[in-house]
Amino acid sequence: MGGGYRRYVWTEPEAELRAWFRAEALARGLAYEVDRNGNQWAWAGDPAAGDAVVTGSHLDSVPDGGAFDGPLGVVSAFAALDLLRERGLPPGSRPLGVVAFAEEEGARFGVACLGSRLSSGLIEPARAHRLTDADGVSLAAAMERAGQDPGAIGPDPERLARIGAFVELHIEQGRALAGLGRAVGVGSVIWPHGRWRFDFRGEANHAGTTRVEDRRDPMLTYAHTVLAARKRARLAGALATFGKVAVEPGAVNAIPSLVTGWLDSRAPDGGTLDALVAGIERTAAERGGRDGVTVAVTRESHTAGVAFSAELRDRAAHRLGGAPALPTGAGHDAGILSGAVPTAMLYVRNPTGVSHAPAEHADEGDCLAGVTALADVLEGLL
Ligand code: HGY
Ligand code: MN
Ligand code: MN
Repeated sequence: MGGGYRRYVWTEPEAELRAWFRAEALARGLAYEVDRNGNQWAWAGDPAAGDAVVTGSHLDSVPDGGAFDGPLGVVSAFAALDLLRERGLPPGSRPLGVVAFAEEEGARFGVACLGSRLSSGLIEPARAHRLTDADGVSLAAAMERAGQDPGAIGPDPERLARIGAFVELHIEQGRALAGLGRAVGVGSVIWPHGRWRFDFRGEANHAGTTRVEDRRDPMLTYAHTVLAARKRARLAGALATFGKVAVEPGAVNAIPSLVTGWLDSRAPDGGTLDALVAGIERTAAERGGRDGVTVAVTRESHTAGVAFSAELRDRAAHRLGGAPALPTGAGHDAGILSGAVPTAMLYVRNPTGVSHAPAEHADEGDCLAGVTALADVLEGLL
């Protein structure tokens, strides 16, 4: 393929990363555990004492994803812990945890931030059990094969109640910091966003004998919808992307029976997002009516807008000498947790802004600045 990584949850590549996380934890004498939803935790101090300070991110990736989205936050968490230990953790410090959340990208089972969403009670375990990957393997079967009990998945309020603050460091997925000449920024908000599956159903037929006027071709309706989505998003000052499509039967010489397209849409506020998606749905239905194609839309994942803890945000920005506060359209586990736990995010400069692609990159100096910034922010919380 075009390079990049395929670190999908409950697969061999991810198992290697899980083993790496466990080894890093044990090498530091941290208490290691995997929770009921497959999220990995490493503790300095006893989390049962409560009011813990936790940092971390995720290790999974999108298909052909970059090296930094997720792993930078987990590696920086361990490195920041090391730095704090070198400085001398203040006696009586709050428990300090490092976490790697499972299936943040939703690349295998289609729901973003599945591990943190399950722990936060934001998705029904029964629905999660039924999620399947492109090969029809269910989440439950994948977990069982990886030695994780799927019967245990579900809300984890006791664990979340022990967390007093969560700080996630992440490569910036944009280039605002590059424009500001800053290595590190803090998160202000995450745009509301979601994923919708569009099923365009037509009539399979022969590509070489079916007159155009006799066709009910779902590919036509799909193509029109993609173009309309782009135009509507531009006019709304929002984002709409059809990045994944599946065609049945997928024969070069057959008119498809079914085209399934997945829409990712994001907007500065919930009203704009709702109106944008509703408009795209209307366009699809209208065009489908002309093409003799039915259109069914299913919302598969949705995250309401997030405003990070203003107190944490300002403390972090101040601690970092006035780091800029940045909005983002990218979802994160910190966004999911923000409903239950005070959360903050730190971003590390991404010179090109490219992410979810092999070319994603952050300079070593900026990554090290990120570790120092994370240690400084955590130290101020301990
Ligand atoms: O899709 C996102 O916004 C995130 O990278 N999971
Ligand atoms: Mn991502
Ligand atoms: Mn990420």
